[in-house]
Amino acid sequence: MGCSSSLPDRASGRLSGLNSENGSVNDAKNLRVKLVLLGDSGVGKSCIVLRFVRGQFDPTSKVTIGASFLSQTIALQDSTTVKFEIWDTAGQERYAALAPLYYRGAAVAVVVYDITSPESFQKAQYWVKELQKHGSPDMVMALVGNKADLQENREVTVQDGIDYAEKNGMFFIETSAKTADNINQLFEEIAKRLPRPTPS
Ligand SMILES: Nc1nc2c(ncn2[C@@H]2O[C@H](COP(=O)(O)OP(=O)(O)OP(=O)(O)O)[C@@H](O)[C@H]2O)c(=O)[nH]1
Ligand SMILES: [Mg+2]
Repeated sequence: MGCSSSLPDRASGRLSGLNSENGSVNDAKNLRVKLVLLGDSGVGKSCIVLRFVRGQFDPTSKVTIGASFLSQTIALQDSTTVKFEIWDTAGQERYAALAPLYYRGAAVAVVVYDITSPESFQKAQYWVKELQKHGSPDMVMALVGNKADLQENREVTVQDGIDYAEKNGMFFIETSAKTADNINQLFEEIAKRLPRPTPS
């Protein structure tokens, strides 16, 4: 069971009128970035994306097959807009070999684990190492502990997440796709950390 995020690209543009029609805008005020989500199956990657793009949580939809694509544009306080082109990868082991297709050339990687699952935290560390070896060197990386609403089942401490992220130069946040806690903040914090093109 999972949150299907196989939504058409027209799901983008929550802030209508902000997207470039040809998608080529990438000046200092209008950024367009490729973002990839990685992590074990079932940690909630698709639910995070669905929450961010549609404001919904759908526990009845399916696990991701291969990968799915969505986009969403946000406006920052300084009136910069950031269009996220999001590749939501499939966490099942059989799709692991496809991951480089999606993280190659990505400006941002969001590595997700489930705070109730130490195995998923181990898997997140595997993905971080893979990205360090094969991703773009200037990639913005976020470590996300999802399902923060399940405090009573927590098996990965907040400090474990903070420590690992700090050691690896990553931004860290705990989220809940179910309650929407910290979902928008995750993407806003990523947007703030993006390198800005220098004005010509
Ligand atoms: N309690 C709780 N459950 C969640 C949360 N996010 C996702 N889930 C549940 O976890 C299950 C898996 O979520 P998905 O988003 O499909 O997981 P995924 O990481 O995309 O999995 P793959 O597509 O197989 O890689 C769903 O059935 C949700 O019900 C959350 O924040 N809190
Ligand atoms: Mg999925």
